[in-house]
Amino acid sequence: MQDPAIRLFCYGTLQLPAVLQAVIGRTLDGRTAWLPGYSACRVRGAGYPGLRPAGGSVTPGRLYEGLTPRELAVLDRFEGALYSRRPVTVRSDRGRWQSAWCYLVAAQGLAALTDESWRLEDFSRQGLAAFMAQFVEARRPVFHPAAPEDAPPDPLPVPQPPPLAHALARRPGTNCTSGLTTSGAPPLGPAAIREQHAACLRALEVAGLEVTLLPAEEAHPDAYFVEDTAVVTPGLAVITRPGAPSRRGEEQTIAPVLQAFRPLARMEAPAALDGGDVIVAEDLVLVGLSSRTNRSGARQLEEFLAPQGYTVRTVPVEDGLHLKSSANYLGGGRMLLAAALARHPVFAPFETLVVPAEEHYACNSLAVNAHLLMPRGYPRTRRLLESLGRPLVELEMEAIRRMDGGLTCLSLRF
Ligand code: CIR
Repeated sequence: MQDPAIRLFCYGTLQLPAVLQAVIGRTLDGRTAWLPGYSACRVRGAGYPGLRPAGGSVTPGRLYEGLTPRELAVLDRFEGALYSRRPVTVRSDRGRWQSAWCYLVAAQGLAALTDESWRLEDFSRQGLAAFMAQFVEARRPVFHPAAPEDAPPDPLPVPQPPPLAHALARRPGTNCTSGLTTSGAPPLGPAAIREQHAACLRALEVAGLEVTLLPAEEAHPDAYFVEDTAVVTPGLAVITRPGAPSRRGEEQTIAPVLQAFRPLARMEAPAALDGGDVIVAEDLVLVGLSSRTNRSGARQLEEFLAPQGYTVRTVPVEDGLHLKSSANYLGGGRMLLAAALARHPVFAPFETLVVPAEEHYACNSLAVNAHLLMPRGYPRTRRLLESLGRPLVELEMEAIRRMDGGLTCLSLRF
């Protein structure tokens, strides 16, 4: 049985029909495709490559469609322990962004990579014969064990979203208490904001992200709320046009940083959109229409993201500053949200965890890979999140809450 949804992006030896034939017993047509954010480097002591994360680099390869679950299981065994099959988003020669499986090198394995770039042409000329003998023919019993029926086919035909690897954040400036706020409570002072901000970044590191901390931007007191300046997907960074006039310009200093990680797209007037109004839940993008985000912003975001396979839908924001003040995606089809939003039809496909009204601020909790980060002091929401059995980190947010900020707004995660 072939499943057209099972796609595999190969950047190394499996691009060659001879290798594919020897491993899975047939060749596939495939098409040329490119994976952004990685470069192919030779594995130490071997002729084949692995991928090293490298913002700004793009790795060419072949995108195969229609593999069977059994073939995927054979390929998993063939690739061995250095590689782990992960979902990625690649751009094919038809110009479409498509999700596919790819054998990435796990973080612990990156030390096995040399700095030498790997090229298919060189390998075909110099390394193929030895590779076929040493790594294919000699290892046949590994990937075609005597009783393959005993090994059930991989049960994961649907790619999961790629794990998050990076976070971008900006140091709060000396004037960080002069930003916009509707909270009514007096600011707690720059030192408290910096301390809480630093603790949030440490939690992102604990959750496995590499954090890039940008210098303070004194001209914009709200600039440490970096989430509002961009929407980043596996294939693209959309630079927003923030909704508050005093915040326009913050996006200018984020764009060059994101350019190292993703191709850029930029919103233009009359669009207004804050990243805090955008929830990306698998291939569904929810855009809050708020005091900061208008219909033109939602439309421009859709123009950028629809070609990558995303469906964009809007939700009115009636309570709180942004959509993410009231709803956040936790992964696995689960949405944490306020009761008022739970009735909106766009949330119907999700398993909802409804935050009690008196704990509304805790709607702004954040899923980062396996971890959940939440503000301290919301015991009922804490119990809801604990029930998911994931590592949970509570963070003191009061100084940031008084500036209308939450956990999500302090970083861009991708
Ligand atoms: C503002 O009003 O723009 C900032 N004081 C707070 C922005 C918070 N951003 C977010 O939640 N995404």
